[in-house]
Amino acid sequence: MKLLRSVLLATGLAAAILAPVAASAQDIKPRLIRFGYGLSESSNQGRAVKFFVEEMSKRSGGKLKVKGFADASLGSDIQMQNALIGGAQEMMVGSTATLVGIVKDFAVFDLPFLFNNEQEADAVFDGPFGQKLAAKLNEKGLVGLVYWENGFRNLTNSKRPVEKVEDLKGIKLRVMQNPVYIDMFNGFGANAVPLSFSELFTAMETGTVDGQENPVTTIQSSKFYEVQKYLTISKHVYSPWIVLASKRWYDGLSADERKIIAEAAAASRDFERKDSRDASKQSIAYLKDKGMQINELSDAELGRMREMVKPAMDKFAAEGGADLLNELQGEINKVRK
Ligand code: TF8
Repeated sequence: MKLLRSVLLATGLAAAILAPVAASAQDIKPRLIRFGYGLSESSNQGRAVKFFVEEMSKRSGGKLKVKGFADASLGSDIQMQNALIGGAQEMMVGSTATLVGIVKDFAVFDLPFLFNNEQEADAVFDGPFGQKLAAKLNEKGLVGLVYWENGFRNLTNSKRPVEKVEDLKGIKLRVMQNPVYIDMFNGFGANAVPLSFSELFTAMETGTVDGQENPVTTIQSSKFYEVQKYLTISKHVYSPWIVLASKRWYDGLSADERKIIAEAAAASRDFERKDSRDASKQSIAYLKDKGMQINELSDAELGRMREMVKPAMDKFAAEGGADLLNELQGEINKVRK
């Protein structure tokens, strides 16, 4: 008994002494890391930021303090990207679609109907193709750490149910600030209006735009059901988010600090994808309950949409994206087999 007690005491003590020693033997300085994002704290994005904050604290013995800034309070995606490049902000998560002004190649992920499911997307984003694109951010002053899931995008509007493409005619539809999205939705007959996400709710509320497109999780967490009556499940694009760090800031960190960030980011990716997928399963019922009228586009209609976006695809290829698109399709086919 006595022996058992002293063994327990000794192992307990050893653990208590070793834990802080392990953290302090590493080169970690106390730091405050500002992490900005566009959605609300209660969204899938917000929950994953909270997870990342906790992981960073745990892995650094409380030294790397991340503070999350929700609701674009540090700026829109594009403003935050620039703040990271300038070194005025340390980290963010946002859409890859708004990165095209910095690394044009990211536009390849905006092309419609590429991925059939989340598993194909995970393999491509975490594999060599996704990593190659992320690495291109380095020379632009950004570090691309991991991809999170935003999700398959669907249409909402306040005018009428969209059952066929023609129903989009004349609808003022907010899109992300990205040429592929503008071409795609103009091609479907809508009037595409590029706007930052942070301006979107008010734009719908005041009738500046009639509709928008985003994953169901976002339609729920941003309360779009308050200003949008019709939801059309179209899954026209699979949208990733990317967790970014300021390169100027990141280069000043120790190897130990960078390792902690990389590991916490990888853990946050796994958490976020599972959480988003679980949450999206509840969203349709939730949105119906909030009064949205929901329909799914038929396969025949989706087939017609694929035909209609061919000019946008061809334009992307003709403007220097052909090899990149082939490479991406090759990667997707590898997973499909
Ligand atoms: C969009 C995106 C948003 C992101 C987010 C604010 O529609 O889907 O999810 O930009 O980081 O803008």
